[in-house]
Amino acid sequence: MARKFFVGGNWKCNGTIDDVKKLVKTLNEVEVPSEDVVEVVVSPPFVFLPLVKALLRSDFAIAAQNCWVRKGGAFTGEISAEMLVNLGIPWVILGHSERRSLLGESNDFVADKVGYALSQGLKVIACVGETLEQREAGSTMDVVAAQTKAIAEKITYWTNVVLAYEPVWAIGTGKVHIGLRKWLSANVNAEVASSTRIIYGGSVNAANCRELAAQPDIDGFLVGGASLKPEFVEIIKSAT
Ligand code: G2H
Repeated sequence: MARKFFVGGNWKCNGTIDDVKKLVKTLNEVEVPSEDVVEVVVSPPFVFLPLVKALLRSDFAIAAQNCWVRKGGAFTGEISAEMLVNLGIPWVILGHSERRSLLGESNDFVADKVGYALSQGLKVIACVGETLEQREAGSTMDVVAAQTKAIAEKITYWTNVVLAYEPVWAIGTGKVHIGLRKWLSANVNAEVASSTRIIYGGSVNAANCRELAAQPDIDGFLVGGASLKPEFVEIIKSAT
């Protein structure tokens, strides 16, 4: 099954109102390949979501960078999936490596978030990836498979899921993407393996995006730093 190229811009914890307005203006003015060829999703910090929603062109979509693991309530500082739906935000990034490593989010916690977000109608960019130590110990595929297994157990329909593999030191290999697709085929089913987009994240920029996009099992990107710069447009164009 053909998988539409996906380019996500993860703005992380960056920017001011002015920065956001400038960035959206740039995005609104660029000519990009048609919606049939590439799906573009930008992910501003929570506080800028309404602003970006109000200003961003309608052929680009918006993702939150996180959401709470269950229904909202007495969870100070959290943002619920219901709130994102209420705001008209279609996507959420979950399990980003920074949240796993800096905030201690476990495989099970991330998986529960994925399950809950999907149950509320959000589409999910589910991130997996190993630490440098794990990679050096040769356990990349075991770690990534364990993360994917936890997530897969919470997913009934994969249509609304994009898997993002994000290790900064593995740029250009594409090997883990093939491994992940094989894992999906063996552990979920062949249809999900062939239709689910597995994207790549980790220092993607204008200089390396085309080589990466040429890998048959890389179906797009989750871009951090470069999504805040004009070169993000070049990355979107690498879909063609
Ligand atoms: C990995 C990636 C996007 P960057 O964290 O989530 O960021 O492109 O800055 O490496």
